[in-house]
Amino acid sequence: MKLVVIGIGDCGSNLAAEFVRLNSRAKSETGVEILVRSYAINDDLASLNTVKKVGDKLLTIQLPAPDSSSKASEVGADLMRANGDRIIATMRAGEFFETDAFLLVAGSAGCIGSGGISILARKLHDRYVNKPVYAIIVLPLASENNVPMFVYNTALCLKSIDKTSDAIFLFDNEKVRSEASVKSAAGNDEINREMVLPFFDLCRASEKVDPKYLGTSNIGVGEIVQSLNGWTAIGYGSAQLPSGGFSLFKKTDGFENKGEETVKAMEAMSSALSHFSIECKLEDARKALYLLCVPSKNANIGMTRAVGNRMRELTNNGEVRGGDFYGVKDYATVTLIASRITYLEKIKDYYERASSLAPELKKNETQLT
Ligand SMILES: Nc1nc2c(ncn2[C@@H]2O[C@H](COP(=O)(O)OP(=O)(O)OP(=O)(O)O)[C@@H](O)[C@H]2O)c(=O)[nH]1
Ligand SMILES: [Mg+2]
Repeated sequence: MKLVVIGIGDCGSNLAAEFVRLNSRAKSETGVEILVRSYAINDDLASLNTVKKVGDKLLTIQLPAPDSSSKASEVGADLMRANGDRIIATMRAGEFFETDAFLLVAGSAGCIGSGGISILARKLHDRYVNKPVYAIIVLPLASENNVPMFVYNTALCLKSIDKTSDAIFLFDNEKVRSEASVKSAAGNDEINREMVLPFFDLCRASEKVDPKYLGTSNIGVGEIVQSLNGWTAIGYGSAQLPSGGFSLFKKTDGFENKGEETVKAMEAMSSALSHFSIECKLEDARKALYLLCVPSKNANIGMTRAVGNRMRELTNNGEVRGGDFYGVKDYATVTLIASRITYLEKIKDYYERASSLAPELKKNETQLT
């Protein structure tokens, strides 16, 4: 799957740069590109100059300073309303024919990204009717959750993006940070690396890879698109496979090894389940996708089947798609997507807290679309 990633504001721009690094990795490890182009849009020139260093695959677009000093997301929305058409005109539309989807990225708590993302999503949707428009929304850290403006911006951003994009990947900054910081306090760079990683196997496995990497059931772009709708969580996990060193006493391809490898696939799946980008219950997901990656020498049909069966159980027989891919070494990795999630505690909590903070939220929400 080839993406055009558009990051808005600081958080969005940093993640847009991280997707460029992910693309370089896909290119060097698998010989495919997963990115058509990354754009970073921001009013902050210093921040744009920093992300620019990632290379030519990222283009920067500077916004003028907002009219108001308020940090409410309405200000970011106004700025995008005034500049959105110019921004789209600046983009290299000629490249969009090979684009499978737009992926817009922003932090929900700030002003520029939080307010601008829904406006730009709507504009892209109207202009490119056949291309899905997806969003990544990064929710605030726990320490930011008692700042009224951040809560208000988050609720407004969520209400608006829900109406203007096809699917929204939610990332709980706090959850990802605590998982990234098992050893030491994780900064934004580590968190951002964790956040883009789940897209790695998914995007390259659905590209035109060398046939040696193809598994028994491949997932294509169409299957990914069909699996994505509304509130979405994504998770990624891995487990090291037993080393296949030569031993006189070791069976190399007997049933015992196959059993052991399936156990490793399930271990990678458990890790993916515990690393979902936001706390959710799989039984609340109407759609789901799984992708198992293993080296071809370790592959067996039972592994993929076991992951798929477990996914169907957990989603209570939701609409599950999946497949496998042989583009890894030494590891089993599992990517999971839970989509069309009907209930998320975090979202309910932001809506409730914001409406007690600002009774006019309901009135304002239509303005950001
Ligand atoms: N994961 C991650 N979160 C970030 C990053 N930068 C900022 N954030 C989070 O994003 C939110 C703030 O959004 P920003 O992107 O800084 O705001 P903005 O869109 O630039 O708008 P302004 O408020 O005008 O600066 C907070 O919740 C931060 O914790 C980043 O690089 N990675
Ligand atoms: Mg900023």
